[in-house]
Amino acid sequence: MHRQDKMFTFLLICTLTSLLTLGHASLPLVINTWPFKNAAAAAWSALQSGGSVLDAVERGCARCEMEQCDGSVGYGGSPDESGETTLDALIMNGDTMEVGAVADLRRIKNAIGVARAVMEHTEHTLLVGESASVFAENMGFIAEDLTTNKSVNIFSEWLKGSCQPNYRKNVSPEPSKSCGPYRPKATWKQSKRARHANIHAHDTIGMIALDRDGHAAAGTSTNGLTHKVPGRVGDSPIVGAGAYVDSLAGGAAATGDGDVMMRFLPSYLAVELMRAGVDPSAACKSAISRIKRHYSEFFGAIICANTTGHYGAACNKVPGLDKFHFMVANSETNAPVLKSVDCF
Ligand code: SD4
Repeated sequence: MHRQDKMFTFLLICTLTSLLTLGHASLPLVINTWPFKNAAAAAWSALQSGGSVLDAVERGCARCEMEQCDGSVGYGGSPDESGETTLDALIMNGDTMEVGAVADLRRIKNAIGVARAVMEHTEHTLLVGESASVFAENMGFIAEDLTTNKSVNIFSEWLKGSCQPNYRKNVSPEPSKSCGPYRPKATWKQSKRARHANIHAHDTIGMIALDRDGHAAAGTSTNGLTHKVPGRVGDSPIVGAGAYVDSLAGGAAATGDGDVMMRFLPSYLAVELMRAGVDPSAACKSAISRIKRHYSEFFGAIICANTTGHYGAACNKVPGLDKFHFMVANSETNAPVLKSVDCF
């Protein structure tokens, strides 16, 4: 084969490969983590009825909060060590780079709504804990108990089982056998406790929305991790970790073991790679690879979309996570479609 023919064949293969691995580019676009179809539908219909990308992200995530998607979004899921459900959420405007977020929010169901209120009615970025709840009440959100029969049952079973699993280490009494109160161990050696990834308790909604006019937004909502230490905040409300978006580059949103993932700002990394011209699938993969280098066993996935409407996803292959499912709606599908990617 002539050199030119070889080059042509090579470029053809590259293009075909990227067509196969990338989603078809089409705007507007809504993409979200996990098979949360109703959330994607709510976001898509917000866009179709003239809503902004922020409206789409807010309505999509709020739908999951109402439906308690997989028990890991909204009220009544992931009771902490004291049995309480607390919520983390974030929303980001990719045009202005404004962010609103809440963490460890108590007694308010609509965490993404409160996050948007932080963005639109304060100069701040992140409000936490009791004070975030007071802010929410002042902004007209209803305070109610987030406990359900299900969360009470999860909590009482956990107590019955000597508080196993839990997230303590280097404390006494021995955390793998007993409940607290815990004190630091006088002498401790670096112990690596296996992280008890319950894949069914790890399903945060992360969403990106882009419209035809170049506006982009992203958001997240979750109730975090079951049996977390009270006060624990995950990656979801942390900008650059749980989600990041810039209308000039693209957006990304992550899901999984937030304690580990937030150390690498994977959403920020993926967006910066897309800004440099890397395609969304490869950007997502790089963000996962960066974490893998240090935590080969971490549980997590990320979705990415660039400004042209190309999208991709990547996940770390661990027992229980071979494939990662996510939802896509764009002008080609005109409805939410379930997609998946093989983990690596
Ligand atoms: C967290 N990343 O709080 C969240 C939990 C989650 O799917 O599942 N994400 O760590």
